[in-house]
Amino acid sequence: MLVSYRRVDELAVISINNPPVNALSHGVRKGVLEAITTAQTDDSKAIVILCEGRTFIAGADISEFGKPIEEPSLPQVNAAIEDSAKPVIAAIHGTALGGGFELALSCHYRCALDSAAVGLPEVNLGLLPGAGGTQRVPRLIGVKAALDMITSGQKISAQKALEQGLIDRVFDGQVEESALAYARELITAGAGPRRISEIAIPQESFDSEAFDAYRNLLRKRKRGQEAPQRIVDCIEAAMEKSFDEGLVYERSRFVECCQSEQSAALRHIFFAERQAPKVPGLDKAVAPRAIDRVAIIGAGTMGGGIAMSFANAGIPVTLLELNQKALDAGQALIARNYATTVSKGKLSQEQAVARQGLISGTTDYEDLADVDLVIEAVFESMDVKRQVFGRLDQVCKEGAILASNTSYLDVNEIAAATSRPQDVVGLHFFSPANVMRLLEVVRADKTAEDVIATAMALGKRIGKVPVLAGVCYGFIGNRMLRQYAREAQLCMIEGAEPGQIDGVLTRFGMAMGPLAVGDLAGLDIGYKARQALTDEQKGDPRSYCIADALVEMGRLGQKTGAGYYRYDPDTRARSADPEVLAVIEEQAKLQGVERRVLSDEEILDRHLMALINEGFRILEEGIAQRPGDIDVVYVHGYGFPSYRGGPMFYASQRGLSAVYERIESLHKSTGEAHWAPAPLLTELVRNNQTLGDWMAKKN
Ligand code: T1G
Repeated sequence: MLVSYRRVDELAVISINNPPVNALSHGVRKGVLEAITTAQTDDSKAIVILCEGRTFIAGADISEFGKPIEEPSLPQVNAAIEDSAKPVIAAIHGTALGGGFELALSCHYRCALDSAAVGLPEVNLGLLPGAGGTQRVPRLIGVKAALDMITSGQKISAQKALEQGLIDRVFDGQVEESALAYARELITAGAGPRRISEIAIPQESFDSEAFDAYRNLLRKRKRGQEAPQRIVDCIEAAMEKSFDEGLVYERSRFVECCQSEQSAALRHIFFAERQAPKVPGLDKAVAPRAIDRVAIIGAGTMGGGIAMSFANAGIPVTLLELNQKALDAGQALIARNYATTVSKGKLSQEQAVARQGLISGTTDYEDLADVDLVIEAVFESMDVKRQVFGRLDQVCKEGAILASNTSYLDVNEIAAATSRPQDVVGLHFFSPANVMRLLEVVRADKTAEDVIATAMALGKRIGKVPVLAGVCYGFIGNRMLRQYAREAQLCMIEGAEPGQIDGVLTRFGMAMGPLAVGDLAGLDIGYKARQALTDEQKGDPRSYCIADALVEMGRLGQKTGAGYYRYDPDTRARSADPEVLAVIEEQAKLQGVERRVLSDEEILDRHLMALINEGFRILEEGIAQRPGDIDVVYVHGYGFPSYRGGPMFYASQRGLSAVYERIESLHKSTGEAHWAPAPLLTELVRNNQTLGDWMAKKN
């Protein structure tokens, strides 16, 4: 039963039971309304609303979005609760989020377990609180605090919420027992209904200028996103209008958000992140292996970041380096990273010390004899990796998982260096590994099922979004990046300058443009990798001649103060450099390229179509399990704007036939083989099918 009603002495208890997170489905809304109505007519003296299972209501049922809203709507339920003639008490445990917290705010009192948290995270779905949150919160905690809470979407601990006045009582122990005791206390004290809607918003100097200043702040912090701006509008309306008028205004803006492409994209990512760790065909009976102790080989930037990811999740780590000097340097880097996090107030000193205490160092492989998982993060050389895996094969216990953090090498070849290929897997982290949430789990030919199950579970345990990838050059993300990066180089030599290319893509929503990314990573990385390749393997010289010329001039990027851009030594602010334009023009001449003006639209299309076309190839080859996995990779690993849903979602929104036409036109105009439309894309367009149709047929 979704909602039950029972009496406990003088109390009415409404209990919601809609696993997994008590989302406010239509059935729940209907049940709560019926229960509140019942309670008005019996001789109960107060009403307690609580939830079964792991959490109080975690919000509206996101899976219902995009469908017609069935009455009663949440605002109707909340109005009935707030209008109740008897005091209504919300008993919160777990996370009361979104519509769940809005329902709690329409109650007259709120109590919570000290382990609970509350929040209005709608902004992360391209939405805004559509059931009174933008009107009630400022009446409780003031305008500025409301703006911060709702535009950030962050959870607030029960203790902090108590201090702010969002909830009235915090207790530990059993939530129902404590809540009923609190309700009886209120009855004894003669406390009646207390309606937030009747509170006048504290008059404070938050005038229209302050609101506009806040909007400008959000234009930077939430660049390109519509919902944060609408939230400001709603909170400004709360100050200017009556409560009822404010509710009407909020609802109208909420409906706009629900219908927006940005919200559809963000809801797609929400579910895609949760779908990605699931591996169809992996027998549910396959239990992950226990991972209690981990070792990392290599204490460089990647190794140190990976070690922090595990320590942050409370898992002890042994960091191995070739010699004490390198080990000390690695541990010093980790210490600096933690110190930075503490200085930003994101971690207490005690927490930093505790986490660092979980990371021990060694230069002796014998110390790895009893670890459950080893992750190799050494230099991207197959020879070096095969040596390391040969050594691990000698020292590690039976059943230990041996993983490589390689970003594009063949994991099958690495596995072949051991006597236990079934225990070898790729775990590709993204730099900085302690921050970036993406984890590509690379399944080699012989990787055992329980190793994959372990990798997926472990990825979630350390707060990553694990995505399964097959073995190919660059797996999912880096394979698509090569096509994208090629277009940046070709657009540059054909006529665009770095600033135009990066400007187009950052205005689209990319976190950084491709050339600025090159300068950040260092142009010498690609240069060195190319030195090991034949001319044929290097591909079209037009796609690297400028980068090579810059490296040979000593322009390696940010680390030398100059690359595609010049960098201010103090602020690291980048600026266009006429010297680079001279290099570009010289290389164009050497390559026989007649430079021309490229439109912003052409530049954007070429970059996006390059990603999408390769994405279709990755799907048809089975390197990725589903389109949403590719979207999760590109949003969480490469700065693709989440409010556009990722490359494959963007392609679906634009329409596959339009995408096909655009790619085919590039194919015709360039004659380049890489612009041949991917067979899967061609087939879907020919059969007038969507990627959803393809997935439905596949499953
Ligand atoms: N609706 C539907 N399904 C949901 C859901 C929701 N709100 N939240 C979670 N799930 C599913 C999820 O897909 C997964 O399913 C399972 O529950 C466990 O989730 C009117 C309009 C609550 C902190 O944004 O933040 O209210 O994969 O893996 O890591 O103003 O889920 O098992 O099949 O994430 O322990 C606002 C979203 C909605 C909260 C738990 N609320 N959820 O985290 O488990 S909009 C939110 C979360 C709204 C009102 C507006 C987290 C969690 P499956 P999980 P978790």
